[in-house]
Amino acid sequence: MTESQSQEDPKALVEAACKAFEQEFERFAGLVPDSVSPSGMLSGFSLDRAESEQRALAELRTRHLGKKSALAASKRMIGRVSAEQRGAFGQLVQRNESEITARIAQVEEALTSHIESARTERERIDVTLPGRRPRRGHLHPITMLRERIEDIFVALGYVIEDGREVETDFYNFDALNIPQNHPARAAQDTFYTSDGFALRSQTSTVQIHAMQRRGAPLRMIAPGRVFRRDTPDPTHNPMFFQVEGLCVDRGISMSHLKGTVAEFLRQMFGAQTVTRFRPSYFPFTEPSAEFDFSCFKCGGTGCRICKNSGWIELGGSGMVHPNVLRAAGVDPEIYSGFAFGLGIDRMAALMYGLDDIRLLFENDVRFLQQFD
Ligand code: FA5
Repeated sequence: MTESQSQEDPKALVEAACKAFEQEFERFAGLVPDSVSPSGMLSGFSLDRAESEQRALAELRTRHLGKKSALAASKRMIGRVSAEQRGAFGQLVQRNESEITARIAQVEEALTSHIESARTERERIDVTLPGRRPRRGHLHPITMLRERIEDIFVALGYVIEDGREVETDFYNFDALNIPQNHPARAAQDTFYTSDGFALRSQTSTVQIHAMQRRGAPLRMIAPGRVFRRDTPDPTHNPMFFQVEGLCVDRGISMSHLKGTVAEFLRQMFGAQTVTRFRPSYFPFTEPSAEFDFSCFKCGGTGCRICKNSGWIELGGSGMVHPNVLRAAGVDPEIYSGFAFGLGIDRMAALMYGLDDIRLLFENDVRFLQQFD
């Protein structure tokens, strides 16, 4: 019904508007608690549903009380009805407006309170439930062993050096007395970056950095990661950890080397540990030796760990080659030194009874948590 149609009977316009409201409001009527249903139909509504009802109610309010509503149109007609009918008509319009406003407000209040309690319920925390404790981690077995080695050498007056993992030819080869055509430089033995740097294949590179930076005399160890083109197997990884030792001073001899390594191994494996040196070759030491220690498991009688030999091989060592001292700026006429290097991964495998060093880097928590 338009304004012009109902001009003769403005009351008809108001009645039609009320009827339309009643029809649309019917679906909301049951939401208000009353004596029949004290909690109202709302008690069964989910939060989502109650929120969608709230939006629908807001639209209903706009349709029936907004500027474009029939009620607003009838308000505009008040001034146009005859003077004798104006009072009664005005009152009718107002009564209807108040009635509609009140009924919408009732539903709105019920919805708001239901939504609030539903939200509180959703966010409720049961403070009596036991908390979830974060799982504590621990150091990796390689790190634990590295720290033990560091402690022993720090107590002997050694500093700890941190080297680089990517090196130039000079530090990786030339300064370590490894000439141009040496097989250690071949691509099948070493990893190179695309711009010609080499991933260090031993921690011996740190000898040069340390002497250049600190000069002589010097006592240092350098634990760190090294890389080799070795095919992975139970005793080989292409990435593993070594620890380098270097002592440079006046009058350093092979006996200092033997005494230091023997003391380290006694502290590591017990006072009864015996050390032996076997002649060997490394380009950067002269003379060179590999060192073994008496098996910590059987004490030298022979067992599975030492492959029945009674001895466990641990690393390489020797007197620092004069060329190496010279390359690092130390005068070999004044100073001499010893150096040694050993693999931490294989040492960890021996100590923890691992059959395969690859287990150390599989990041399997079931394996790693045994070392807690
Ligand atoms: C060296 O690397 C020499 N730089 C040691 C040295 C230092 C000699 C100072 C003289 C003076 P060698 O290549 O033997 O030496 O390696 C030392 C240790 O690294 C080995 O005893 C072994 O424990 C470990 N190792 C070698 N290759 C691997 C590998 N692929 N995976 C795990 N550990 C390895």
